[in-house]
Amino acid sequence: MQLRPFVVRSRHVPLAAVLLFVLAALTTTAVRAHAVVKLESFDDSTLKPHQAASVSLQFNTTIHVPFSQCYLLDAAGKETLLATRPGDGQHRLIVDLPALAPGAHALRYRVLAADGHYTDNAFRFRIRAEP
Ligand SMILES: [Cu+2]
Repeated sequence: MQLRPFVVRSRHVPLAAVLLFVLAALTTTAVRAHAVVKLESFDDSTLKPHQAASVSLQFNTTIHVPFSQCYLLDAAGKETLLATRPGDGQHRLIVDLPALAPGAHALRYRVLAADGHYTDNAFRFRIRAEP
């Protein structure tokens, strides 16, 4: 069968085109990324037990603060909405933490980025007991 290899190859051309399109789309997304917290910007070592504090979350891109929320998560999965406000620059969100007991806690953020995507994510932090 002489035709068979030719037919198979011609089917591969549109597939390659689709793959190139997907790659191009992914590359564009990487340039105007959705918002992710730069974890190195969040320092929980300064948080004191049983003391309210404001913390600053630095994102990798411009965020729309009025359309963004931050929640405190407890180990039972209960969420408490926290007060937020813009920080310095358009990548920063200031979050008011209530007085917390020593131990592990988590923050969940739902943030609208400049590219129009919502990011819903969470990270853990720790309140150390006073020595
Ligand atoms: Cu995005």
